[in-house]
Amino acid sequence: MTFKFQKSKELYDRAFKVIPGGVNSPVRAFKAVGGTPIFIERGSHAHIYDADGNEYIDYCMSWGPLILGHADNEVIESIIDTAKSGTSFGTCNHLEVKLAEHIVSFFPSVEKVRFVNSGTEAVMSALRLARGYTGRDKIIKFDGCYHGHADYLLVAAGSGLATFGTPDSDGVTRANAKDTIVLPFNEVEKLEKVLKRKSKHIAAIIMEPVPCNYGLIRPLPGYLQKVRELCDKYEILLIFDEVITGLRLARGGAQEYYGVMPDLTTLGKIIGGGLPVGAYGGRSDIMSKVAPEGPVYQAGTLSGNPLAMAAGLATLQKLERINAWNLLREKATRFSELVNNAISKYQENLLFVALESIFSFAFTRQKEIIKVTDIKNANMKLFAQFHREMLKRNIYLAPSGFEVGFLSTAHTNEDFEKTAQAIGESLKTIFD
Ligand code: KE4
Repeated sequence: MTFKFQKSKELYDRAFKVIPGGVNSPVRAFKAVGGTPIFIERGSHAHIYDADGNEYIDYCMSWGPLILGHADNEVIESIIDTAKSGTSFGTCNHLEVKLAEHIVSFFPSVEKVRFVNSGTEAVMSALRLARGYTGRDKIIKFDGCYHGHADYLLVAAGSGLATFGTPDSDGVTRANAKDTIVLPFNEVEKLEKVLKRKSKHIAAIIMEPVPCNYGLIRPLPGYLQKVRELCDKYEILLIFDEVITGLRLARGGAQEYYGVMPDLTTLGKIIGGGLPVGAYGGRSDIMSKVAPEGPVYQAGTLSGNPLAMAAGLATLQKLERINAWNLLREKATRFSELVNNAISKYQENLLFVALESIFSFAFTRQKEIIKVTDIKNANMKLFAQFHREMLKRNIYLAPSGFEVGFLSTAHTNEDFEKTAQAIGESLKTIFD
């Protein structure tokens, strides 16, 4: 089976001359899996088509936003119709009000919401708000959780518990990292130990309620509730970064799914229907501190952009109309059955982790992934080989073993059967 990447290769060579690393986001460069990054020119339902005309079943789904699949006709129609009236006014617009009302109705903990243009911007703004509201400087994040590329979040765990974070990227100053404490996820005792000593300096705990940027790590039973209780006890704000889980795990995200309410929530991806959007929201008494109502400044030229609002609105309205979460659960059950059957012979060396429509593959002898260290020991060379074998068989997985995969309402049983077949053949090539 010959595979053409000629046009992708030519485009990548051109890109490399004018864009750092030839990409506009590092993971797209295929550094973790090898080979030429593919240039996708078209998407339809759960399929994507590259510059050489190769077709793939897509499980990256633009990193999560496309829960209805590529080029959903209602979303596209809404963007086209809105664009006919103009693209941006830099003023208030009825679409931002409608989308805000939808988000407030979907998320019980969100009484007010502010739109921005990315998940990173949503998290940056939520943390500035938390610091402004509490008057405290320090924040706690968890190892393995990714919250976008704001300087003080590109921070690795300090040498010991509760020590200052250390920069995890060039260009991030020690001054910017020093107020970030990085702790292990799923280890409530270590969190409690730090809070006992430092709570008076801590503005907020920010977490992915289900970490999806270091493989898929499910919270231990009761863990999220315990973090909530500690935040109440020590009067610290709890921020759920639901950029991935929001609108995906349930209509009201992980907070509805697990029944744990944060004080602030950050959103992105799905709420923009594939266009650039982020949002942060939460309790009115906190959100009222945001300018111009309050003293915490945050702004944006294209925040609440009509096209992005229209795409998000069409997405949320359709998700609710088709009860997408039940549909996704049925699809996820079928997908997991087929995948677990396909990998059954290789389960000594391969773990398939799934939670609703989110999944990940870990080439490890671990029987479950509870801590970040569990995935840190996974064999990423084997994942790279698996990624390449699957690509040859027209299946596109996210090009990194640290990323997760996503199902959409557009994936069909035929897609799943073809994927399971490709998994079996790929693993046979790797292990037999
Ligand atoms: P953006 O700034 O990329 O819109 O969102 C940042 C972000 C915030 N919070 C969570 C939980 C996230 O997963 C992300 C971004 N996700 C990655 C993929 N895991 C984006 C892909 C990329 O960086 O190219």
